Amino acid sequence: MKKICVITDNEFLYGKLKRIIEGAEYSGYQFDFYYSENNKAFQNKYKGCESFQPINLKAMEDSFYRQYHVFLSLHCKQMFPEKLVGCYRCINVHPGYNPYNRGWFPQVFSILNKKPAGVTIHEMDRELDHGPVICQEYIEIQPYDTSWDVYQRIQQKEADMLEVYLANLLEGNYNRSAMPMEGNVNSKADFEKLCKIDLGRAATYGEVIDFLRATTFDAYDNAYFLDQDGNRVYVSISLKREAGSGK
Ligand code: 0FX
Repeated sequence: MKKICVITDNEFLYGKLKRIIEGAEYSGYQFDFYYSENNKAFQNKYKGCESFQPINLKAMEDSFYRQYHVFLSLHCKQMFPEKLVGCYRCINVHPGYNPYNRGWFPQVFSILNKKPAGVTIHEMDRELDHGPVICQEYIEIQPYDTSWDVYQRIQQKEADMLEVYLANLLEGNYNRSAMPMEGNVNSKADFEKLCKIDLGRAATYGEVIDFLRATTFDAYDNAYFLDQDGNRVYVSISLKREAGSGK
């Protein structure tokens, strides 16, 4: 029985992977599921759950790593330590089109800087969302898409790709291509900085609409300005394309 270590902080992909591995072709594998130790939402939801446990990858001994055939990161919110990525095969499913907008919330930055969005499955090295690409798919961003809209399509694409590629990913049956260039990386701090609106800044309507759709995501309050009392006033946008127009 080959053991697979899955680390995920994403509910949708966790559920999806569990359904995929019910298939007969995965009967020869044992999947161990972990989430990041500092993931508060998962801690509350999965406390005491034996089949889904918290983990701090950095704190694990080599004897833990050694038991696994491959490591799979499905939006794992901790960096894989060098002692892990340097010695064992680790695969990342990333919600962006590497090497563009690696790091935090790729589609937010793709709406702004017009670099490609999509999904990349790659072998991991010691840098963030970096390493030889196994497969990737592009997602088109329409002028009426918000971050939420694009993210829904990205997640669905990730699920579809897992379904198609999982068996080959586990066995290493794939070609890898080096990233054509280093691309760019965005951090959580970049996103937080982006969200604060400078009311005095001049911009075109196009830039303002792009900014608002990049920061509009149904479940979150993102872009804001400060009122006279220093309270945040959150701003989002609603876009509606006329019905029956073209494609
Ligand atoms: O799991 P994930 O979709 O992905 C993030 C990074 O973007 C990704 O590059 C990294 N590999 C992974 C480990 O972590 O993140 P999330 O579930 O926190 O957020 C999903 C989307 O929700 C995000 O793309 C934009 C939106 N969002 C999220 C937060 C927390 C917001 O618009 N505002 C927020 O404050």
